Amino acid sequence: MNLTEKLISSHLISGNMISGKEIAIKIDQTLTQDSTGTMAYLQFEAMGIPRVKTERSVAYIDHNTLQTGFENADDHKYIQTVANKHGIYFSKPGNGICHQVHLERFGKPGKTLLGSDSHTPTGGGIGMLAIGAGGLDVAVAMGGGAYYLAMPKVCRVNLVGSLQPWVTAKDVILEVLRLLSVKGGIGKVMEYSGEGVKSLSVPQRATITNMGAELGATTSVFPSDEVTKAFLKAQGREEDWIELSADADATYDEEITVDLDKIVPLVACPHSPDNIKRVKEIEGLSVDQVAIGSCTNSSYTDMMTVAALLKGKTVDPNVSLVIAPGSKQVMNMLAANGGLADIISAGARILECGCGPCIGMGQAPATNAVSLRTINRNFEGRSGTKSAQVYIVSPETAVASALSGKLTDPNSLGEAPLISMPEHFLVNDNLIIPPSPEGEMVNVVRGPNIQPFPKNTKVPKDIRGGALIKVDDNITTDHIMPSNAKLLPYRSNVPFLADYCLTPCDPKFPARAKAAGGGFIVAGQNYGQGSSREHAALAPLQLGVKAVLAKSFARIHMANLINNGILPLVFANEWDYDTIQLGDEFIIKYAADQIKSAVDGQDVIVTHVRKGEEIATRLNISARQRDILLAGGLLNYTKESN
Ligand code: MIC
Ligand code: SF4
Repeated sequence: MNLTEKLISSHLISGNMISGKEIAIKIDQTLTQDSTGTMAYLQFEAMGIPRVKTERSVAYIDHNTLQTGFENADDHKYIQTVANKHGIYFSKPGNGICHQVHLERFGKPGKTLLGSDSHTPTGGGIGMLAIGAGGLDVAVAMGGGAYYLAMPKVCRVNLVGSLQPWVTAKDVILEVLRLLSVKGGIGKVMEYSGEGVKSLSVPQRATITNMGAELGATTSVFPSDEVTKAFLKAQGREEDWIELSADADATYDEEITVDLDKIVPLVACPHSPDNIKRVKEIEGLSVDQVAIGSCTNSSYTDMMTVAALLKGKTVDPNVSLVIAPGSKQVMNMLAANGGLADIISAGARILECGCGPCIGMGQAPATNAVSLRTINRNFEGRSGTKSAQVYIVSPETAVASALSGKLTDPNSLGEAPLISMPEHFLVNDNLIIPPSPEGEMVNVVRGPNIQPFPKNTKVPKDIRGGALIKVDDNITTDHIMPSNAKLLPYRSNVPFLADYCLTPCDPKFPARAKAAGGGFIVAGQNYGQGSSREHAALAPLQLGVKAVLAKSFARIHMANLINNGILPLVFANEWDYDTIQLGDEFIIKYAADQIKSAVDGQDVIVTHVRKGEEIATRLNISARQRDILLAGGLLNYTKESN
């Protein structure tokens, strides 16, 4: 077996490991963060289960820590109290980004982790099967329910050679994105192996698995070896280590080879993580802002490299350099060993340990500004400034450019610093609060920002509605439900958020949807790529959206639509997309019967009223998903089945 098959088979609850077929796996650990967590816990509460049934569940506060108004602090209070009541560890604001902290303090090779954040695959860096999902799926897993997914194909990424100086893990994953694109990982697990693996540290591996999300992959995974053992030992957790790798005669569905020796510093240009160029190709581009951090590049070794490169130098007068270390552990160690002083002396601005600029929480660039970031997503407008040009680079390229004021290949800095992994990380978990052993005594505190979330109803006889919007390929969840400093405080207030749904594509969409009493969304390929935010399904539900007609869907978003009872219909013939105009009326006659027979491969017929024609569509769903859709969503389905 390959490593992915080993991890899945040791957790398999139902189904056969045949790619594309639905399987159910047991979940050992869960994580949530504040911007998806409120909804996940409201849903968990609605299930009426007193205490989580996982081995470890952790609630992190990392996305919105600005507290510009009471809303945000209310969310934190709600999550802290609900976690305390139901047996969930609580990582306080300031303790760091969920993926970084989870890797440091909780992740275990061989375990499954389900997280309400698309970058949960970071845990694949230490040999976990770590998957991102919508909040409701995570709530079900916390309650001891299985996680259902289509058995992925396994793509072996054979790493040969070793990295040249100044070339980093970030460049490796940018190279994979160049080769495969943002759709290249859909339906697959990217399994890294080959002689190149041993030369990569755990933080480097985690950078690579983290950005597997940008390939659309179900997850990515590295073996657990001596390097993993040394990392866990340095975290004081050697007992959590087990050895894991693929069998020597393992087979794979696909294979690519990446020659580490040949990779050079790369950059993802606006506005997609797969828009890759060599740094050298566009070197000299004038830079306004540099942001270093985010869950993909905020480890201790990343930050120490940054400190070493900044030592004794000064940031260019026209550049604002902002740095957010990934966790309190990282920040604490930098403070203790002088690295932080080198960073501050050079003129960098230090931010709290959290997501910060990555999700548009502050540090929005100036109009038309060029911003270099070590983040994983450079979707248009995500930085908080629509006209900003965001480029994704490694920390090394980021520092070289912050010093020169221009995009700069780090090779120009001379000899690369050698930063070794510490033998002991500074372990101090005083910002992690264990849950109360007597949960029944704990009161959950709910501020006025915690509003009820919309719930769907059973499928009606006929589904009718107009085309409320028609969008292109690769629409991200940042388009569907934008996140920025203004909107993030309202993640527990779906009625408020709905007024911003799809507004980056068409500002009139929410008003049109409300006036029409709901309808259909028409979309191209890979609809809903990016974040796991369930709000990208809840806000359309609030506006009465009944179905999305698309050429194809991204995995997590499609699951979120189904969980909320919205039909994800795929055009059987892509040219039908071209025949649709805004406002066209559709009818799905005998909807429930059609949904039932879709599981057996029958087309769902959508009548295109203006053209008097029938559009054939497919519902690529399992029998369980059929029942969820018929019930009007997972919560109704769960209630019906109990
Ligand atoms: C992201 O990077 O887009 C986020 C913000 O972390 C999201 C979660 C969210 O929308 O709250 C993700 O990746 O799932
Ligand atoms: Fe936070 Fe950015 Fe990572 Fe999402 S991608 S978890 S916003 S740091």
